[in-house]
Amino acid sequence: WSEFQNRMYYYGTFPTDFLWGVTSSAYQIEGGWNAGGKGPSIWDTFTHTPGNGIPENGNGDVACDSYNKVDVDLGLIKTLGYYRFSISWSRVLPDGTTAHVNEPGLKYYENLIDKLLQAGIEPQVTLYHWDLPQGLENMGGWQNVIMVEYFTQYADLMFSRLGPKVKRWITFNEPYIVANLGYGYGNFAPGVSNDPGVIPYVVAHHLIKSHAEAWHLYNDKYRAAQGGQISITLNADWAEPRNPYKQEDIDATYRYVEFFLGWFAHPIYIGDYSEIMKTTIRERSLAAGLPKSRLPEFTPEEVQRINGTHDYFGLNHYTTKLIFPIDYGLQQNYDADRGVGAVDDWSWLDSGSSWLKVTPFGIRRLLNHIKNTYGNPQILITENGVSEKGPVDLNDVVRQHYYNSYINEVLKARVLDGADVRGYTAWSLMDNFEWAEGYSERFGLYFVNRSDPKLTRTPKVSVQTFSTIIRCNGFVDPNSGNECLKPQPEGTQRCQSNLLLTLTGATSGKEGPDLSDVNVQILIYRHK
Ligand code: GBH
Repeated sequence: WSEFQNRMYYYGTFPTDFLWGVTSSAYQIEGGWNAGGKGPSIWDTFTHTPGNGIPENGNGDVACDSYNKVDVDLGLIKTLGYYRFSISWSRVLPDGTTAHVNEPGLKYYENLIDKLLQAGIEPQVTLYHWDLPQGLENMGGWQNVIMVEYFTQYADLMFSRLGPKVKRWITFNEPYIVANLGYGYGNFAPGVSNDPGVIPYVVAHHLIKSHAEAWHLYNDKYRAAQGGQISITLNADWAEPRNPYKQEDIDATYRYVEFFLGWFAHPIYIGDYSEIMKTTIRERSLAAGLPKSRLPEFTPEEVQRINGTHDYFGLNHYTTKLIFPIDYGLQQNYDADRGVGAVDDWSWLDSGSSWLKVTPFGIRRLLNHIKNTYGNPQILITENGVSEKGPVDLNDVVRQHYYNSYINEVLKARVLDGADVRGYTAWSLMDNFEWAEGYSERFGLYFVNRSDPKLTRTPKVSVQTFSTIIRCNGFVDPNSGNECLKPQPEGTQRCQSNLLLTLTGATSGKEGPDLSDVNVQILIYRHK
């Protein structure tokens, strides 16, 4: 570690109650696709349909077999903070409706949560990470407004059964991907692509309503007793004008960001769709001879009901694009409405995914954009990470660099810019089913050996990188000799817990410091 390398980083620490964690999602790791009474999801159907183009016909039938490896996985998470995972809806409700609750499926999550808590790991639960029960897709899936009711009933069951032990909920992971890739381009399940000018907007509309209803349900019925937090996780690339001196490129960049993050963030954090989406889609619809806009409208009551349904801003972020305008003529679809092209800079480092370049500066700018646009919300980064492809090298230099440089930019956003970032979650705990890319792109901190029937997990070097950042709670000068820089002995774990001590001081009657509502944070090193 040279002086020169030292100077590449900003040294400083996050607030002491900063949350660190790792994440996964049900379909990508669980396997057990038809085990213990689970019903099929749209991803089961999609991966079992020939011709979907997934490398080596990959699917989530077995995935990382986490359905059977709870104890193994627990061992991996120990030095990595809290654990964000998602519930497979059709594991607990096989046809998606509460007509039949699959108790063994619920038991799996209850057991996982109990064991996490016993190990001092906070569970963070996503209700929907893309695996809609096939039974509900048969009714039109997210195209059908009735999903709002089904989703709310499912959420109600999860809050009542798991809520006493889960303090952080996420309704939807990346509604943008569901709407656009699932129901627009069709390269993700359920593979709908027959009306890309209309359906993605309808789907997004229903996802936003479903989120809002689940938030209200929690707020009205569970918050007082359970005291947790609930929000939505939105994904966004950062974007810069391809030519920063060109007004057209600047305008196109604004459209890109508003059509991406703003599509969902504007209704939830500001109220209603943004003016630019409403105007552009209406004008382009009318120009093509349609009687009205393809973008559905919220009634004023709906605008009210949706606005403010958040306890924090959940953010998934990976990369940055350079943007310029493209005129799509009268084509009627999301891309044509947005009217932009995106390129990468040749100097940006590659990853194992064509869409993902290593661009650490972007996360700081995006966090500032969120701070300035959406009223300085608390931000929880719920995913950030990088992939590799091809031969396995446990010394994953790209990932080590990625985490160091991205988290360092998050630190600057927090400390220097005052963005209210409260936590950071690494995608992903281990190599897993990367959707349409199958197992060819690996995002894991742990390598999963797929040619070994035991699916052995082995730490990549970045496990050290990330756990060191967690132990130091940021970046400390390597020359300082700080203890946190030293790898901890096997079996050592930093636990975080918050204790609320309410000391009324009313008994003694003497004058003294006011100790009411003292918030004490205890850092414990646990030795097994
Ligand atoms: C997240 O999506 C997901 O939440 C997670 O499940 C996933 O494993 C992780 O990121 C890594 O991808 O090749 O042009 O069709 C991030 C959004 C969705 C961005 C898929 C890239 C493919 C683009 N990603 N998308 S393309």
